[in-house]
Amino acid sequence: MTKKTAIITGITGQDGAYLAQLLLEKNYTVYGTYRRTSSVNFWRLEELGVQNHPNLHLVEYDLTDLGSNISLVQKVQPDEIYNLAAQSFVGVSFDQPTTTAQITGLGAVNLLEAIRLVNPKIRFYQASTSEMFGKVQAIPQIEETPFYPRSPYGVAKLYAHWMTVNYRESYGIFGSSGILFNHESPLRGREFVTRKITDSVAKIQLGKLDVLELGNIDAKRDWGFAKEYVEGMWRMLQADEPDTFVLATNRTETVRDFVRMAFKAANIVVDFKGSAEDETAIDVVTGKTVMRVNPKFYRPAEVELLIGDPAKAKAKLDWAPSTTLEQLCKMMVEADIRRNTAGFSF
Ligand code: NDP
Ligand code: GDR
Repeated sequence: MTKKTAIITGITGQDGAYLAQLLLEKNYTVYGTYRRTSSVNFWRLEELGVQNHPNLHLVEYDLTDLGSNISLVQKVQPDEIYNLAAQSFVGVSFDQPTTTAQITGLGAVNLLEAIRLVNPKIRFYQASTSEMFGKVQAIPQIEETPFYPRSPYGVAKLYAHWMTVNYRESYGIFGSSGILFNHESPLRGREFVTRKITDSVAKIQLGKLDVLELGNIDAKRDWGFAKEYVEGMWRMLQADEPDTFVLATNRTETVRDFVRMAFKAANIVVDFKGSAEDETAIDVVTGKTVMRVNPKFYRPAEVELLIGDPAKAKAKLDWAPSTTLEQLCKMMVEADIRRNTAGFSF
């Protein structure tokens, strides 16, 4: 088989790092894009030990610049493009709706245009999201569930999703859209709730922090392990036809459940007291408050409940998740205890 070449936009992010590792293991040549910033952000690639891989090329690029997209695609002539770059934090999208639309929405069209103009045979993966279901219209959510996004991020992703479908139908481009539910790992950014929790639990256990503050702990999410989800992305681009697939675990838990699980993984048993804005978690041994709700972390509109059914991905891609939420949570807490003990935590 001839060696394949792939572009990964957003290689400095959680999924970009795992996908790079996977494709390099499969003997791809990988071009990963990063933004010029004042300080480098390659810690995830370093942690996976792939930063200096001879088949990995890091290229400076911005998704919002059409010329940058066209010249990248022209220069690399890839077989596959994985569009993972995005302003991906839902909370920030309320404060920066226009920037989010430009990166997360229009950015995908810049790449689709580059493919259409340079080589329509290039296969394209769009990182769509369960946030498109937002105020959910059915339980569990599947590919046909109507969308109802609840944030500027969700709306921008929905635009990119439909443009991927539109380029598929209009120009015959192999554009697949993965509607991925929340997926986490030790490489997750600390602004997202699971990693914020596991990093804070580690700091509390080590005496470096007193209390973890959170927003809506009643929100329910379907959380899986990121490393397994990037395998699903790759499978989507190896299929015979482009399509849309849900990747999820079909299990949902509250943020509160995840808090309890994370403390348990650090050998701290907690009890919850109060309700809504006054809710706290108490360490049952010391009696100390270790978590409290702070309404400053509430969002203007919330996605209350997500749970996805990945049956189509199982049937057509033979993809299924295997890591349980308990295993994932433990893996994240242990990694954060290790990092915080070493005095290093990104
Ligand atoms: P991250 O936030 O960890 O990574 C996002 C990446 O996008 C970073 O590499 C970031 O670069 C890059 N980026 C941001 N803006 C630009 C830009 N203007 N030009 C080029 N690159 C840019 O996200 P994840 O790895 O968690 O997610 C990957 C993709 O999947 C995202 O599109 C996300 O929206 C989507 N998604 C994620 C899910 C999840 O649960 N993780 C679920 C469903 C969808 P920099 O490092 O410079 O900021
Ligand atoms: P989400 O992930 O918005 O689902 O988007 P996040 O972890 O940010 O929030 C999950 C839920 O937890 C609640 N929450 C808090 N969230 C954060 N970040 N910080 C807090 O202190 C806090 N307290 C409670 C939130 O309100 C929410 O209900 C992620 C991103 O990766 C998206 O890019 C991706 O598309 C979706 O998952 C699927």
